[in-house]
Amino acid sequence: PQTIHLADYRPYPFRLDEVDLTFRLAPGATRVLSRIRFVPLEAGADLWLDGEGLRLISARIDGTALAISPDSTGLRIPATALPSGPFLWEAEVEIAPQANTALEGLYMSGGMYCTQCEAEGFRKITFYPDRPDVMAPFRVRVEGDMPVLLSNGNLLAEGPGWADWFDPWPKPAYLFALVAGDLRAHSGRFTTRSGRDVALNIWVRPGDEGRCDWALQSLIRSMEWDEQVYGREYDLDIFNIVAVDDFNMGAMENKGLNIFNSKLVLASPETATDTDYERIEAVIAHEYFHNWTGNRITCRDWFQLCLKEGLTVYRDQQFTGDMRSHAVKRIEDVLVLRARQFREDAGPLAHPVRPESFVEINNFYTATVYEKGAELIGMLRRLVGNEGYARALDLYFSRHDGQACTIEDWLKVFEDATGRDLTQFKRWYEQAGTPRVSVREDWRDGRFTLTLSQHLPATPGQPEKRPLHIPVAVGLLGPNGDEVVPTTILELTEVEQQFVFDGLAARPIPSILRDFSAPVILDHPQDDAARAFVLAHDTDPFTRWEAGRALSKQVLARMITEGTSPAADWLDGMARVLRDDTLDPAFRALALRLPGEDDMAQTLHDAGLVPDPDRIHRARTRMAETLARHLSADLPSLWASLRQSGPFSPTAEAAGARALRNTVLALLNRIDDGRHAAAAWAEASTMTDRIAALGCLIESGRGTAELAEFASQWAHDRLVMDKWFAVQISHAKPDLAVETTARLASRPDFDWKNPNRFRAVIGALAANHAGFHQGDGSGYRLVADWLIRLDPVNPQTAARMSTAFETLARYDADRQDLIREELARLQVTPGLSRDLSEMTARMLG
Ligand code: HT7
Ligand code: ZN
Repeated sequence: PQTIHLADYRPYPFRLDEVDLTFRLAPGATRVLSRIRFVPLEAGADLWLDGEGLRLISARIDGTALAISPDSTGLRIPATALPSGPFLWEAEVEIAPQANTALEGLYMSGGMYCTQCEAEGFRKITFYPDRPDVMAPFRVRVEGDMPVLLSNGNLLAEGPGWADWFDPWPKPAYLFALVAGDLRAHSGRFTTRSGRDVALNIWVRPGDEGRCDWALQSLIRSMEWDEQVYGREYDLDIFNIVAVDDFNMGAMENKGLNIFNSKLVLASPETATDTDYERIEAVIAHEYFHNWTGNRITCRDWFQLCLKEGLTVYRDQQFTGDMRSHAVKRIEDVLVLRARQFREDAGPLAHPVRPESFVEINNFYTATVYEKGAELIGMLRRLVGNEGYARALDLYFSRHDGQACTIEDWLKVFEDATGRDLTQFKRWYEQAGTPRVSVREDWRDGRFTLTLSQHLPATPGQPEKRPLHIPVAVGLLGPNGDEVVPTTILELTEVEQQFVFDGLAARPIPSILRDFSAPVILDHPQDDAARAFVLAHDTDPFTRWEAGRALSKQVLARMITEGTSPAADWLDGMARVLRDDTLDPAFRALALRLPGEDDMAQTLHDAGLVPDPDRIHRARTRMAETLARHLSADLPSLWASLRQSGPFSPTAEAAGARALRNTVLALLNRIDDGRHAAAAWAEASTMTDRIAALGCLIESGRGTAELAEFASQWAHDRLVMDKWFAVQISHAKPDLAVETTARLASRPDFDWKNPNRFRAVIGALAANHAGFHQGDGSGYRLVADWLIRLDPVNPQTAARMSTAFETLARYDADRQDLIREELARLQVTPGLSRDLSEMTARMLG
């Protein structure tokens, strides 16, 4: 397969004035007619159109039929066969949406037609320059025997069996969308601040209309927020969102017609957890925010993906912080960043935020591009300040509206708006890997010196690294807990640098990397007492939580490696958090959460040790049990006091209280043989509480009757049943996880072609650390077997799931051999997709 390089970028030699498409829908044989005016921009250029899996019926240029045969990737018309000036291209192709299981291009899900064109799906619909820098207005006629026929832009006219849509905003083909089906709308309206009246519709299958209001209200809040915070208004008369059951990712920002995985739209207290509610709100916002950061200003090429994704993730994180709690959101985001992006950065799949080459672009929709990409925006903001950031963003929108841009364009607006030189900062986009920042403290003659040094480890293809420009937010606490130096941004640009603080009466305790000001691993040797001090006194909620976290990790690491008991200081610190009802319950829930097993495996590996998954699991279980026993006098009454009465509320406060209550329940469950979990199950009225109780019951070796009750109540509901599958695997004991997965995967309702169900089962096994890493390799084998089965049907989801193996280098030689064997088995599978073969090749090194 061909490797595509950033350095080979060349502009497309034609401009497209308007694209006119007609779809005659039929499941087995849809006809797509295209009429496109091309204007040459360069003399002597051939016309190249991408196209895959299309049956060409006819092609004409300026009315003259062409005899051309496309190859498997598209068609080329030599310059000599083209008119010298503008010309009209007309083509008719046939495609079979019903046979499209890859869920890319035009496909069918539950009897409806829908599309997914990012990144390169439009070429499966018609011949076209399928690249993001080719932008044009689209006029679309949809003809089909379906009550609802949707496409991008504004509705021009419709009648029985047809609808005409026009999107005036020039867009790349990856933002094209079409939906047709028997759908029902949950509708609302929004008036923009300049007075545009916008019709809002959430389209779902009949019967699901009652579960759309949270999504609609989230959309309205997003539209208001983008006007207030970024000054960005919506620009069409209609905004449609459609929920689809079969979907490879979360959602897609097609212009005026967002398409969503139904699990990120449908919510009711009985069917969705608080996590689902928060996620729906965030993803609705994310896709809506793309209207400006992605659609109006798009990417020049796919190497620039972080231009839209990093910025839009940053914007949705800000939005959730504003809607809920900044402190809690920041902690949640850092947990995700470490669990997914640091893990990626530490292994064979590490790549820069802006990669320089790829084989299959779908493999680069990664935590690095998204989450680390968002961190880079946050760092830029810290470096230039809030006002500088606002000026830079205003300039970005005014300078680049309607364009397809690069990271160079993005950084230039910051330079022009603020006068800062970002040459060194740009390395963050170019160099892979998580930097380690080490801290040394020195106190002498009333002078406190912090020596910071940075090290960026080698990553695949990048043996040597240059120092980064790292904003390190620091505050100093006095011995009585007062803040003696407020948050200050130290700019670390050298390999090692000293920062001096004068005029202090006593040696301070530093609080470093406040608000997690840079995506680095902090190496700050602090004793347990200093960490406990920061946990008790810091004014920054992130560093406060982090101090507790570091303490927990230190204690757990000792338990794993030395078999010690949890330290008394740690137990007391946790007790203080549990009892401190001045703290936000959601924060307390996060602070009481023990470090995850995968996180500990990476931590031990980073410390030069070889993690043993069983040992980690046993030590963590022991830690939870000891903590539960230590807190046993408080837990039952706290659990009872957090019981909620009255109607369900999805607010952050109510969800925070439920989170703390279920954290307390999980602790009680360690010592009461499932007694409280049984009571929790009996009284649960929300899915949050029901699934929490079920998980506890399974962990205490019970739950058979409850699982059966759950299944009979929800057998008709795919999304709820996904939870039923996943909970059994996530909470299975390590030696039962593979067997449980195999049993569930043999059920007739394990519809493995549905990505949500596949992730709920096979993904859940991969996420059960000690279960997946069983020493006999059975976890690896089962996952690889399923990847081999899924790959020909849906290569994108198979490739994404193969990242289960990316951590191979952490483990002992036997496990490494077993993983390599499975990767090698995947690699030699006949007909393996480009997606999965790129992933296996990278992981095998
Ligand atoms: N921009 C989208 C990314 C995407 C995608 C979404 C659904 C299915 C396949 C996809 N490939 C790429 C989603 C987003 O980041 O907003
Ligand atoms: Zn996005």
